[in-house]
Amino acid sequence: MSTTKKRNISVLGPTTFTGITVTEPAEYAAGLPAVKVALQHAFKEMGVVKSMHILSKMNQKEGFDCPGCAWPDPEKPSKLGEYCENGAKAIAEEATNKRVGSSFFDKYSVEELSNWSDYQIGKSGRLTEPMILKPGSVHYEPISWQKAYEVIAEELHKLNSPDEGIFYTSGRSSNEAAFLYGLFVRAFGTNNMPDCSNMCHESSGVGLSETLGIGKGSVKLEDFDKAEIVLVIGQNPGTNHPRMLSALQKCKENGGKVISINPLKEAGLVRFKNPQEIKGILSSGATLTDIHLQVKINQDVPLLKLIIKKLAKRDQKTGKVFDHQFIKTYTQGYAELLADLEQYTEEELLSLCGVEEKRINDTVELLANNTKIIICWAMGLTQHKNGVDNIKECVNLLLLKGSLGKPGAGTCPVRGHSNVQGDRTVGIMHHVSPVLNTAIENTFGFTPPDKEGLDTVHAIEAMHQGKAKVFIALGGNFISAASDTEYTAQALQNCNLTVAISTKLNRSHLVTGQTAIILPTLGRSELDNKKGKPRYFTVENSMGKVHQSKGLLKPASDTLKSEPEIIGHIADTYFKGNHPVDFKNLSEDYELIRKKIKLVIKGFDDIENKSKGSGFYLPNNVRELDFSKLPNQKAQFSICKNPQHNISKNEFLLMTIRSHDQFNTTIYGLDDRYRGIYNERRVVLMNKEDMQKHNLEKLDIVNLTSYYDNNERLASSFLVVPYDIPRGNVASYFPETNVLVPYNHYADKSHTPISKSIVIKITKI
Ligand SMILES: Nc1nc2c(c(=O)[nH]1)N[C@H]1C(S)=C(S)[C@@H](COP(=O)(O)OP(=O)(O)OC[C@H]3O[C@@H](n4cnc5c(=O)[nH]c(N)nc54)[C@H](O)[C@@H]3O)O[C@H]1N2
Ligand SMILES: Nc1nc2c(c(=O)[nH]1)N[C@H]1C(S)=C(S)[C@@H](COP(=O)(O)OP(=O)(O)OC[C@H]3O[C@@H](n4cnc5c(=O)[nH]c(N)nc54)[C@H](O)[C@@H]3O)O[C@H]1N2
Ligand SMILES: [Mo]
Repeated sequence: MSTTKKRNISVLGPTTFTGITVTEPAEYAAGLPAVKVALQHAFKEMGVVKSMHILSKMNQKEGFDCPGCAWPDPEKPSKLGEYCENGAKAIAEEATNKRVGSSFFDKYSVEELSNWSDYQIGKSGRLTEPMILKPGSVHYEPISWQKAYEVIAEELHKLNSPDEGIFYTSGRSSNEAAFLYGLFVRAFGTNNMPDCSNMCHESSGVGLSETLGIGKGSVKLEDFDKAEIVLVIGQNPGTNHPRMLSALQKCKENGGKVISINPLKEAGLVRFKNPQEIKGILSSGATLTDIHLQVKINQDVPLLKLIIKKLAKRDQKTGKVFDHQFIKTYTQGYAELLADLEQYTEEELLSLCGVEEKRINDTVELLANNTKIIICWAMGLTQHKNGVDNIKECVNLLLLKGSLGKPGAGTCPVRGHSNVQGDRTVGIMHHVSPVLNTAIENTFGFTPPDKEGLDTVHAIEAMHQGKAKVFIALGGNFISAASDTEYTAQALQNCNLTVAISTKLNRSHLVTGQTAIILPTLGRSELDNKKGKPRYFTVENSMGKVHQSKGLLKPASDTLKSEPEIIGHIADTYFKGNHPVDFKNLSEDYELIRKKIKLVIKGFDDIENKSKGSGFYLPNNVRELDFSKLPNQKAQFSICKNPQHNISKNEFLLMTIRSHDQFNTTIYGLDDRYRGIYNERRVVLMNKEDMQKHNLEKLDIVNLTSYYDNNERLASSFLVVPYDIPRGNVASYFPETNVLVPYNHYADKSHTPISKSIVIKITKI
């Protein structure tokens, strides 16, 4: 029996420092510095001419959709360009002139590359040809497309059951690619389709579905023009959704107010200089946040309860604070909600959330007197044990105020990846949907599996236990994005085969199964020609609008294939052409895929025409105030418990957040400009008084450890940075701190890892 030599891979990469500078946090977001930094990144990666050409086409009606976040495009794009600093960085990263081909892999072994930082790995450039890492080998070598498909098909055939395969999706794939992938995985025979959403907005999906009957938000972009109040909770739009600041600015210009709820006073929420307007660049900018509630990490439920309690008290007197007509007509559970609030005192809620009472009273005053309220949120609410309840408590507030299904009001979960919502709509999910399965069966003539599949955390566990042996990823960087890095590495390394369909090199190409394959694919900025004719695909933005996206750049290499081509060919090779679904034809012909999407997924009729220009909205029952699918055909109030944390005196609650210079695991640069941290990522942001109490000084070097279920996890070498953050709370960047997140601790019901509330100890070294 032959045993293959184990590769000596550094799972975590280097823990060395890069040369920190700390300044005061920025006083405003965007403005000229944003334009300057955007262009610097673009010019460095793409050169001047290509940069100017491509940036002018981003998010325009005939151009391509930004590969960054999922914030929608306005009807009238700005003449100065409809992109933001971080969109420019995203495109620079994809359209870089640097290349990773076979000579690169000849030169560097995977062992050597694994000692590079994620930043260095990502900056290597675009992948240009299919590569294979054979068992025992430490160098990738070229492989033909056909041979690669055959190796994959062979490994899939070897599995004892289709449930030994895991098919991950990140959120950048088009609707067409995702639909075809979902079809293949179901035809293969499993629902093991974990996706990045499991680590992201899954708590929103669950919370919203259970209360309002749809896992998506209800607002449209124009609602921001009409809103009287926008609450931004657990979200950092200045960095992660910069174009949202223009929407907030418009809301303010029309007399609206912005309230932010966040342990940090994020620069983007304080003041904004709109780089898409000359006056924005030249003036001192617009104040965005009217009231900032500096909540303690994961104490949003107590804070919202306190706000609701105070509103209820006022309503008892006047009967005019809540929308009683709305509550009576559309909701269920109002009396129970009010009765439940009785068990809490205002004092205990106030002490739990840690917010100054005057600010809460000001917030209550605003909420009492207005009805057009939008609540926006992101990872600050979803990535906690009670992530689903966080969302439900927000829905409670909106239902009480009747702030749904009318202009200027509603739910706004702000999505992450640019097509994460679309991927779900067209069938990427581990849950079984009988409606979808019936539609697939009627359209394609095969019966999809009806056994629940594995989500991200359970897929990791299955691979770790040897119950799953082939891992295929449509995009993303699983090892760095997932929790518990060392455990997840072991899980991936237990696999016989790991396959990555990717644009750029990342750590997941180095922490692999015995055999690993890289299949390089087109980015969305690139021309996707078939027989000399450019093809387009469709995406869905954060507000449920579907539109076209068409690349225009010369592809990074002639060898690249589009995602649908790769998926279709894997499927065709696996089935040897012997399946009711004509994968071969579908892989070549996106029009044909769209015809099938129309038959299977509701709301896509006439997609070819309607997706032109700014696109079309998918059906949304909340906009219509149709709650017919919910118990008693009513929207549901929920009773949420306060979160429970056992934190001893020498422990802290850690939130793992994004710097201003990264897109998830893609590290654009080493600066977090708005927070005043330059040239370093290994930092931990701490309250000054906590530092004093623990005898820590600025830039002391510390280790971070978490301790769950008798397992100690260590993230070594971080620099202490004093910061305006609540006592007992600390913040640090992901993915460096993912090693601390226990894989088996996640949100109830949604299974989203607890990446924003990890109990840790901090030790000086
Ligand atoms: N440039 C850029 N754009 C991105 C991304 C990126 O990495 N870079 N990522 C994309 C993706 S996939 C996503 S999901 C989104 C992520 O967008 P965000 O959710 O904005 O990203 P995070 O950095 O995780 O920020 C979470 C915010 O929540 C706050 N927070 C943390 N814990 C709590 C809490 O308990 N309560 C409250 N109220 N606030 C809390 C943090 O202080 C921080 O401001 O952005 C998308 N857009
Ligand atoms: N501790 C902690 N962990 C987190 C989070 C957190 O806040 N804290 N956030 C979580 C969230 S919200 C998310 S969404 C996940 C992100 O998880 P992922 O989506 O898995 O990670 P990304 O870093 O976005 O993936 C980047 C890689 O995608 C590939 N790629 C880029 N564009 C394309 C494309 O067009 N096609 C294909 N095929 N590949 C492409 C490139 O190779 C790139 O290296 O991470 C989660 N992990
Ligand atoms: Mo995300």
